[in-house]
Amino acid sequence: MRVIPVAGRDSMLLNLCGAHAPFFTRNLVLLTDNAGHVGIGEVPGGEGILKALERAISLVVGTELGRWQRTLNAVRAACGGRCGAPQHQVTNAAEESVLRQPHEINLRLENVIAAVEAALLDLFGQYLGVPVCELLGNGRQRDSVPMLAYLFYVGDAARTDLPYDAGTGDDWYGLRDREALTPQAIACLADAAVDRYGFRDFKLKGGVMAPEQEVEAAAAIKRHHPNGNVTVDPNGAWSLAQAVAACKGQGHVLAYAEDPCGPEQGYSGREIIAEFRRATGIRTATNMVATDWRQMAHSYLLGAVDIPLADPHFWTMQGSVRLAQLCHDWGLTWGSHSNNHFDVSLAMFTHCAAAAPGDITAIDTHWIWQEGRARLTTEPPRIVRGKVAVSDRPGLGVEPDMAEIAAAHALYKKVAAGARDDAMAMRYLVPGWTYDPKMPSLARG
Ligand code: GKR
Ligand code: MG
Repeated sequence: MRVIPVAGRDSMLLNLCGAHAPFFTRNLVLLTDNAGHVGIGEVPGGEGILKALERAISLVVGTELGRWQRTLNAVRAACGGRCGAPQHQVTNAAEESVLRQPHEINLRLENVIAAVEAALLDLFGQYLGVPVCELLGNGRQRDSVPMLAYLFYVGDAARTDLPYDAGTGDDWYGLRDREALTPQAIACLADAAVDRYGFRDFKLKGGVMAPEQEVEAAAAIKRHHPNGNVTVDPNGAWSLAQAVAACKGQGHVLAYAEDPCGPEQGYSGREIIAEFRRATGIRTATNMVATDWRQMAHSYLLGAVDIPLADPHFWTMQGSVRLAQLCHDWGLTWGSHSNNHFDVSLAMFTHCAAAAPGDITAIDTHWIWQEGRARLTTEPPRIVRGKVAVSDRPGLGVEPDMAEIAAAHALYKKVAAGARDDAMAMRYLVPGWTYDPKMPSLARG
């Protein structure tokens, strides 16, 4: 078992927490079995997850593939039952440090399980000669998986001395590195993403401008793509009053609203989102308030969330599909959250979505911001007509490209310290800028 931290390049994407720095990190797990097959998994970066994965090595090496669940149970037990535990129960200092970042609420010890689980499933699928989706839930449910165009406001990287790529040309590869702050610029990004990937679903990352401006940008996307589904996600930045004012009567623009508001005045995020849903009649999605089984139960009882975004990186692959089955039986819609990721994660999302029964929502992916400038597999899954075809190849269906992985690891060694420090990059645009979970990052005052 090898644990390899890697880094990739990013655009200056704005969000509630500031601006993405030029680099992001991920952790890879590679498992080699005694037939020589290699299984791979990818999860968020960071020291805490890296160290926890390194500690898991002795629990994985030498185990039998057929008893993969037992191996995962051993890793889970070694986390001392702390996988998914509230922060105050996490005792290891390195792990605490990753959990402290305010915008990274989905970093947790399930990431450790998910990395090992993905690599074991990849190996087991290769051993049996079947794709991973056949090993999840009730097996493969669809032949292709819809993905959404995950759009961001983009900062002017020329105002920094940071090593962002410079965008040239007016296609997606050029526009993704150039400033986009207006509804018109966001609609052009949507057009370019459609030209390259054929999307029918769109998500705008909000928490940057005032709520009405962000809904106006969503409306601009909708005008350009009248048959598309559009959503906006301010990561809970809006108050209930602001969210209702911005979204009420906008059902013709917004297919649903993702984390439009969050906890306030002594009420939980789930309670407030339930009130938003009743007040506006707009469906809601979340990766912030229904992120584990206990939160999911409260969320369901309150009628807060229609679309839980069950990202396998923090639900685990089996957990994500289990939630998809529950959504199908309970009349909810399954989807998945994403964060910066490489192509191994794209394969992981695809297999979970392939095993999700019934109607699902187009799933989030940050891959369009990396596609064409980095890859860790020889032939990354491709987004065509807004979908990724489910591979028939055994396992995850991707082959690690060891030369590319080595290059991404070398980049990690150079840049890991400053990677994904959103406040640092934002201070180039707004000197002295600090994070406030209830204030848009750019349009303040
Ligand atoms: O990449 O800036 C970002 C997103 O804001 C990410 O950090 C979120 O975790 O995509 C995520 C979301 O849907 O909230
Ligand atoms: Mg979200």
